[in-house]
Amino acid sequence: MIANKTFRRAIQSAAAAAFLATTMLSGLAHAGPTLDKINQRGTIKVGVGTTPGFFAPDSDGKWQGFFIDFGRALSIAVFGTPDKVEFTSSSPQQRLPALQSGEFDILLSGVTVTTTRAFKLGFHFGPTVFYDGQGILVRKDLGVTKAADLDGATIGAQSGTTGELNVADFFRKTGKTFTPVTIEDTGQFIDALESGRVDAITQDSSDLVGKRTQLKKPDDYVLLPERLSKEPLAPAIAGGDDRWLELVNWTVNATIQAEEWGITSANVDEFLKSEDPAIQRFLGVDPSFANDIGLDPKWAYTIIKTVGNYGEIFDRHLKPLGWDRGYNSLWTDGGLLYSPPFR
Ligand SMILES: N[C@@H](CCC(=O)N[C@@H](CS)C(=O)NCC(=O)O)C(=O)O
Repeated sequence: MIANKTFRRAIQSAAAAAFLATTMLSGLAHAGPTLDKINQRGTIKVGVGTTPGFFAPDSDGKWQGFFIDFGRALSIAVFGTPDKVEFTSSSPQQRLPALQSGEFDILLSGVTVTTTRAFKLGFHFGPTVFYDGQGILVRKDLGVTKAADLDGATIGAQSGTTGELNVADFFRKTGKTFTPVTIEDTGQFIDALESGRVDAITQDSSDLVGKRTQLKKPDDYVLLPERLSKEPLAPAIAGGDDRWLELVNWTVNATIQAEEWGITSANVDEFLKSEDPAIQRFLGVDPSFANDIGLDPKWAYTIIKTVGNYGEIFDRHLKPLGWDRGYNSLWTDGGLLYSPPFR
């Protein structure tokens, strides 16, 4: 009887251990539908915009920019190399449905995190990579110095953007009137300002600063001082693939954490000698940490060595456009960037 009971307990605990091992393994190794597709295809499909500094093809047709570098970092996290990623520009109106239908694996296109996009469209967001706010770009000769001066103006917004909604809120809240002109195509949006079809255009200020450089006479236009909204721009993915979401989360976190530790593309090899156990885990000197989570121990090392830390990415692409770090500084410098611990 006793022997029987012991035997039964042994069987039960063996079964429990096997169950635990399988669920842990599947939690660790099982990719969801997006990651499965990415692995089968051998590339990550990324939807982007067309704003200099953030995403734009260079003279060789190679995509460059702040958001582009996060795409390359993701390619390293998934494939160990920065080039297994395909960037395609898509209008703000088209790209959200395209993400939903699986045409893109991720949007790195200045998508604002909003409640509706989370609940109604079912998107998941990675960490905010750029804290932005909506701006208004006007022709200087209008003599306007603040948004409230635009009472009665004709204002262009891009369809499908938060900007389209926020500008309506702003005028309603301030009791002023305006005539909205909604335009899908980015080229026509810019043309509308240059041709005088609209008095002003409104978009994320990151977009306006970048697009202003493409105007024939940039000095004829001014970005008004107000920010109409909070626009936290984050990687957006479709729901239903937790592992893909975590790869996105921790890839962004890796660039922020590296900056906090002072690890750069130039000095990362010196950090391989660090005695700090957290840095040893992060750089794969202690491979057990990455092995435990099913990642290549060199994933974060390769991201930093190849793409650089967050500050390097920012300085490479956005400093030349005159951007200060502002909110996009590390929390240790009074900004909002804060990576959870790598452990
Ligand atoms: N953040 C806003 C606007 C997104 C957006 O329109 N982003 C800009 C880039 S930051 C863009 O795609 N512009 C059109 C283009 O680049 O072609 C949203 O999520 O609705």
